[in-house]
Amino acid sequence: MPHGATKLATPYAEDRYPSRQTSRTALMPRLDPVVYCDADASAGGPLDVREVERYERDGFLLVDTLLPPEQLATLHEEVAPLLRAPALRQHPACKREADSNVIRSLFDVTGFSPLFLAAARAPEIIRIAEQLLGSQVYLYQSRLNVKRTRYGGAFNWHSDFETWHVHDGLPRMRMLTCLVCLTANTAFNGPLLCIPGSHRTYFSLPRQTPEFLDAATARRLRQQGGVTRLEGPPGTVAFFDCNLAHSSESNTSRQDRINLYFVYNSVLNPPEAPFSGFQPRPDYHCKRNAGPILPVP
Ligand SMILES: O=C(O)CCC(=O)C(=O)O
Repeated sequence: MPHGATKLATPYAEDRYPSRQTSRTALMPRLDPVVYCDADASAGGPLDVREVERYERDGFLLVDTLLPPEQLATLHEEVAPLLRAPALRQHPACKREADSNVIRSLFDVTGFSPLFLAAARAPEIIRIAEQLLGSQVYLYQSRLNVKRTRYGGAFNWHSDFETWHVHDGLPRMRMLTCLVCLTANTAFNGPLLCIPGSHRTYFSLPRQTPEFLDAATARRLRQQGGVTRLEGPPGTVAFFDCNLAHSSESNTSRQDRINLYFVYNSVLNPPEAPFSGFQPRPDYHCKRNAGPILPVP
């Protein structure tokens, strides 16, 4: 969502990924690595060489369930009471469907519930994030996206990094998202769609932008890379690069679709002042002073 455009007094540091500065969308090559570990040795992490190579090539990787079924069930059961809590419903971290009060996203879900924080600290997840980013990581953002049966709306094509760069001052592409499906994600309930290989191009957006890719650019990218649906049973996990173009369609099925997103940033990539003169966003969008996240023992 567009955020307040108040100018900061401080000039911004070197901007490797300029955006919101002209009247047109421009495609530029990515200037940062995708994978920061030594791909040959996989740096001793949980992913093997082929998985690391696939992530580097496609910009995402589907992996088997990483959380035990009991933990997944507890997280799923926590969603409804959490979203009903009166204090939370008034909180600006809740985003609603375009035409109603129904909550579609809860940012900082790990701040509202210790159960979700424990999931974000699962060693099985953190070790993969650390392996791909080649350093300790911290939790930069978390969110819960709920698409109600026959109601939950679509998300347009976008790259998260562009938003995080201009609004939050994240200087380099050394971040990733871990998606944990709390319900099945099927062809009909609006699973995440992504364009393999799109993470290698930076999408510099026009000054006046709704923060997603225009239809012609999205079509061209789809023609080049095709579209992969991140489908799977409850517990399916995917890691995806911060600059991967992704979207999702509305939920036309009889099943809710509930997804968790944990965004990890390398501790070597701390946020600076936002890059296009925006005000820093609230803490529930971007943790600015977090230390390395420690796996639950
Ligand atoms: O949950 C979805 O369907 C889309 C998620 C997404 O792209 C986002 O939250 O930025």
